[in-house]
Amino acid sequence: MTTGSTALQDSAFLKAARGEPVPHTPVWFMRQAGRSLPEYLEVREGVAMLDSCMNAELITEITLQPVRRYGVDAAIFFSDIVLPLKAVGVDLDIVPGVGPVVADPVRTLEDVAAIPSLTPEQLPYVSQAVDGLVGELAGINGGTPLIGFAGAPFTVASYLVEGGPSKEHAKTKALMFGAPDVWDALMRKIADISAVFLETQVAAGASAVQLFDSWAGALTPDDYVRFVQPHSARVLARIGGLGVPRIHFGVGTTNLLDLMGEAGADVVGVDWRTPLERAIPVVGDRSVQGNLDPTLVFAPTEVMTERAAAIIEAGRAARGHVFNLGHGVIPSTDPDQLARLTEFVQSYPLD
Ligand code: 1CP
Repeated sequence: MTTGSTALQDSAFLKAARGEPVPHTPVWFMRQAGRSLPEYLEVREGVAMLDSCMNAELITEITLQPVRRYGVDAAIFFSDIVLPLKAVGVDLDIVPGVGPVVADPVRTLEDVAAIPSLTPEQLPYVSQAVDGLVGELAGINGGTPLIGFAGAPFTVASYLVEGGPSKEHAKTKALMFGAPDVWDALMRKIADISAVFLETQVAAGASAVQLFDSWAGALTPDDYVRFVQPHSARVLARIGGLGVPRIHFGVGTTNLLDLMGEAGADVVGVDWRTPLERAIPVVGDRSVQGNLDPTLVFAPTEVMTERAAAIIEAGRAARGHVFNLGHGVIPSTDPDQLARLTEFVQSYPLD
């Protein structure tokens, strides 16, 4: 089963994700909405981050902003990986300049049991925004696909266990190594919540999904396989039946790319540290997404485009290639430079 109109299914983004020939290398940027855009700062003025994620009108406007400005090949739904936790009643906030902060960090089986399951009915603003966005995006550049997303269980668990952003994920890994029963229960609970969040977006018309396991690079391959991969695989398997491509991305995952693919991805997101030449043979019969160093947009335009050209050339050896940065857009990025990058990638000749 596939969803969406023929024009949408024929878009460069969905073709590359499926491994079909493309007229140009499709491009979008992780965190293309958000603080790098003056129009984003304007509509967010006086509105808390999570409030904006629970308001269909704001979600719609913010999701469309980078599409209007750059003409990127895909939109990404404006939300956050912790929004579904908020929706089920976990006491958390996204603190400006910090990130997600959880009031009562999860440490015990009782803590896990206290987290309710998620139902699509708890996300009315998500379904409503996706539905409206799909209608609007159909008329932009001949049909622009919408990417839905969720946080993968490990990355979401890190916020729940640490209580906030963390570099080492020490408490999270201590729980994983020291209390495998609590860990397993927590990962199952989050996997279910992330799957429902994704299913809700796809049911309302999202054409692809990205599972963000941003912090999976903190794990060895063995620990990833034992403690994390089965849970991410369960999320991806549930989406597999819906007929939309699944992108799986993490940072610092050079040693995990094969395993993240095997978890059930159609497209493996590659961060900027791993050359595509090394990533492509490892991911097998899957497409790749990436992977310009996000700081290269601060370099002179010719330096940035020279590096982008090398990535496009390397991507030709893959089953399919979606151009992106190797992680999110840095807030101080000059939007004009991203506009030049978009134009460069879309007009780069592939013949
Ligand atoms: O007030 C603000 O503007 C806060 C900044 C912000 C924004 C714009 C946060 C707080 N989240 C978001 C939106 C967001 N989050 C999107 C929007 C769509 C787009 O890509 O354009 C997406 C996809 C996310 C996903 C997300 N949130 C991830 C995974 C992606 C990644 O960057 O690795 C993670 C790890 C988060 C947690 C989070 N939310 C916000 C911050 C500052 C953080 C990171 C904190 C940390 O360092 O741990």
